[in-house]
Amino acid sequence: MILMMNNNIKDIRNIIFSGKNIAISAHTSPDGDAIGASCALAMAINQLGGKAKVFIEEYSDTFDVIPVNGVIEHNITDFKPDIYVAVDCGDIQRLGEFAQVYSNTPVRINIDHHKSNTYFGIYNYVDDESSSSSEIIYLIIRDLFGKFSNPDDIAACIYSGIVFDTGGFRHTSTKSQTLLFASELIKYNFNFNKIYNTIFNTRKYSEAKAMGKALCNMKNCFNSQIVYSYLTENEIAQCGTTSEGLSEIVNYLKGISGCETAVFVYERTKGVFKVSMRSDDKADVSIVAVKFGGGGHAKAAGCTIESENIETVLKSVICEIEKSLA
Ligand SMILES: [Mn+2]
Repeated sequence: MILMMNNNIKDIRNIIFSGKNIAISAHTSPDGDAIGASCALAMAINQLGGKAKVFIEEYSDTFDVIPVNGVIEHNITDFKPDIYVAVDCGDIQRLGEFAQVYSNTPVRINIDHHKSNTYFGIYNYVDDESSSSSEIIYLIIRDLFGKFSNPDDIAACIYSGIVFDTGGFRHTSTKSQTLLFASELIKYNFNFNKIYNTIFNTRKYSEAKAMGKALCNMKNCFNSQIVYSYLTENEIAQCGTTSEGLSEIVNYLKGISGCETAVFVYERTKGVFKVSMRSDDKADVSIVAVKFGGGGHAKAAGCTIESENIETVLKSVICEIEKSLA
């Protein structure tokens, strides 16, 4: 039986800092929180005489702004950890290729803030009220900052993770403690302005081109409550971007005032269309997505539809959205 119970945070700290070889991994497709939390912990251990390495997948160059100080490696075959810390992973599968070594390590720790966490470690600390795993890592190493030889990079990593997961302190996960910690962290010497702007205010030229094209194609209907747009395979190729470079378009459409539901459709390959939807409280777009074999959440959902042309796809999706808005 798995006890869904947290260990004492001080006990977890004592175990981690007593290890010889400590491996740290975060979830596959690492994001700002995964990178910041795991690297901050590794640097903290290394600066107090331990030996820690972070094993994570390659990540988007947006996150190169996070000063990870060479603690990251991608291949674990030559490292035999006696302690393995999973960070920001809801379950063991989220460790991807590192799950096997994690399972074979005698002391397994799980630090996370996902509600769905399965308490897969021998020692667990999960707080779904926490803004980020980085905030939890700060809680663990906060008292040690006076002992670090280079606290600036550690502070920068934690700050990056908190900023990323809170959407720049905009999400409701931002608590009083989150801002208190952020205010402590910016006392250290790092460029928090650059971190913020690189993570939230930077895009590739090709992505901006695609956004521009999508805004040219934009239309609204249903008393302006539905805002939609699309890009064909040809248009995407002309902009020189990939599907990842299109991910912000639907959010931008949703931000248009009066928009209840936003839809963005793009042609992945000839006759195959990816539909993304965003909604406020009025329409549950997960219900619409499920009708077309997709899924998601009430406010963010998607599906893939095969069809002759993009007009037919838009027409059938919008028809379903109108039913839920009516
Ligand atoms: Mn996170």
